[in-house]
Amino acid sequence: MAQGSIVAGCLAPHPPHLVYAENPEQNEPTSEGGWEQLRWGYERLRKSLENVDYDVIVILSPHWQTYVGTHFIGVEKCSSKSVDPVFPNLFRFNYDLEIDVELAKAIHDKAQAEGMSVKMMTNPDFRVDYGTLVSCHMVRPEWDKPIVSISSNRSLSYYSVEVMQEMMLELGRSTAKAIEESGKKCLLIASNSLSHRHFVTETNPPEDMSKEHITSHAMHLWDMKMIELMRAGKSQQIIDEMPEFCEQAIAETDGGALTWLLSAMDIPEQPAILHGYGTIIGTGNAIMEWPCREWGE
Ligand code: 2X7
Ligand code: FE2
Repeated sequence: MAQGSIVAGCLAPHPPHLVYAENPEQNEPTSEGGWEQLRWGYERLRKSLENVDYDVIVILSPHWQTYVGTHFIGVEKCSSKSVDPVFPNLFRFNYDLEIDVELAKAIHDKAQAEGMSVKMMTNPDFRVDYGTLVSCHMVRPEWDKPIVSISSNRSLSYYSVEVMQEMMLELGRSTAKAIEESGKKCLLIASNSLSHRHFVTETNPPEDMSKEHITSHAMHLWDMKMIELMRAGKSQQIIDEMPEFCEQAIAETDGGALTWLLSAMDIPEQPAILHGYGTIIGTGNAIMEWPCREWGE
């Protein structure tokens, strides 16, 4: 069997506003559009992946929060309605998706062998979190690939960013090893915003773009710095500066997704492609792609 591989790593943010603005048939609320800069960014990412052959999407979302270890969905079919608890006016999304339980279990087993606390989630009524659904929908709206869904272990809440990073670095290595042995071609997604300071009131209508901007200059500077580091292939520096970034920009990287992704790609020195940047209710969001398939051995 040929070795499995990561065809691309993506930073793919998940504010429900993006799905709301797209008006797909699965979502109940309808809109007049909005957040086009980001939606055009997703369009560019989809174009870049158009002719890339892959078997499965592996995604880590900060909105499936687990406090004892990292969990993996272990149910083959998930079908229900997901309602965003903060934005039920924007996101009531009917989904019907397939999980690659075999690959999920392989990653679980590798991580367990390395001493991590992990669990297969086997509740058939489990509701898939909106972070996973939004990022997957924006990257691959056809919903024709199985996914591996990984929870965000909130080690940051119990310990510190440093502990979270150590755990996510190991989870990334275990993910890469399991993928290699699986023989599968995988698209990896870190589902998170960058700076994450929200406005506390919503405009009417929510898609009124005359009111959309970053919450502060400091948040803008942090977002630009992180994007420049990603574009320059300075992944190790991102890991090193993650504690300050999480603390000062209230960054959604605190869920570990970006650290996990960089580690799975072996802390790449190759540049990431910026497909788009924009703000959503004041938070900073970048759509980035690491085209690993082009890097060779
Ligand atoms: O989950 C989110 C987010 N990360 C950023 C902005 C708005 C809503 O939801
Ligand atoms: Fe979020």
